[in-house]
Amino acid sequence: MEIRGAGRIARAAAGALRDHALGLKVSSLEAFRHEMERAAETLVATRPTAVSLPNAVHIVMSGISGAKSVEEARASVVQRAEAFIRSSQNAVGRIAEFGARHIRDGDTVLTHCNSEVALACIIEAHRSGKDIEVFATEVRPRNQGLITIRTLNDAGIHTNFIVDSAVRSFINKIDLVIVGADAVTVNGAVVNKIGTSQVAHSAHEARVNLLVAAETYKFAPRTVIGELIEIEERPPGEVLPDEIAGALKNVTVRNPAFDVTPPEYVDLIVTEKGAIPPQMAYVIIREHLGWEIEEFNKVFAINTGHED
Ligand code: RUB
Repeated sequence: MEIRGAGRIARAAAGALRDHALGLKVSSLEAFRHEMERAAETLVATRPTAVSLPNAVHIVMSGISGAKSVEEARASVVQRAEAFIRSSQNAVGRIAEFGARHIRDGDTVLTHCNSEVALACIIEAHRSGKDIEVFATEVRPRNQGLITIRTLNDAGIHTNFIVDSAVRSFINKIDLVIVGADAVTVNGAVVNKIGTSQVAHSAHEARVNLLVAAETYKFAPRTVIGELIEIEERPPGEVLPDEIAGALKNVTVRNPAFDVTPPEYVDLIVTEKGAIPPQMAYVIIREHLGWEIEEFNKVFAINTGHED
């Protein structure tokens, strides 16, 4: 939780692989591959929900198998990691531009959690001279909303800070909801911070559009073969101190960190390749993420033990 937000997590993982590759003192290519794979597995296990993490690791590691020497493999990791970090930063800028076009002068925008790319859209709209107001939620239990309101405050945007349960009370004042994503599945469902689906439900009921800002590497290739996104469940002590919960023998505290918003509640997903309806998520996975159908088949064969 020191690095928050799916984009920053992905860039941090790419940077960690690069640094690990640069520091590895091994003589054989086999040892290099083994050490890098171990590092990749450790990184991927840190946060199970943000698909940006395995996607970034996959992109950075994918040159190793074809390398003919340790130096070639090392150079490939460094080059791919740096290219990923650069393209990820560029993607945020592109999405900000595209997303800002959907915010009109005079709009009131609601956002949930702390999404770098959702905030980039809002800040870009403000920067381009539109008069906007924001409602930002608190985001229990880790209070990511505090980071959001500091960022908006520093950008000079008038912001209302509300508790998560106040969303429905204010939804009729909202013109547009903008959130980020930890994962987008092949059917266009959006996995994001817990509470996003309640926000989306309120918006849907009130006929308020919901826009998701998500780089293409947040789309989840393995959902094509029916794999589900694992929802991270965090320690109960984040919700209720252990000394209070411990005294309540009949109470279990649950703390899922993310939830799933169905595609019916999502109006538009803005990626660096352009804005798409959620139903087009498959196209992003197939055409922009570089996962071939053979790779799905390979994964499928491993998962089931069947070769065809
Ligand atoms: C952060 C969160 C963000 C997405 C997108 O959760 O849910 O909305 O990760 O963020 P956490 P970004 O604080 O648990 O990591 O747009 O910055 O990638």
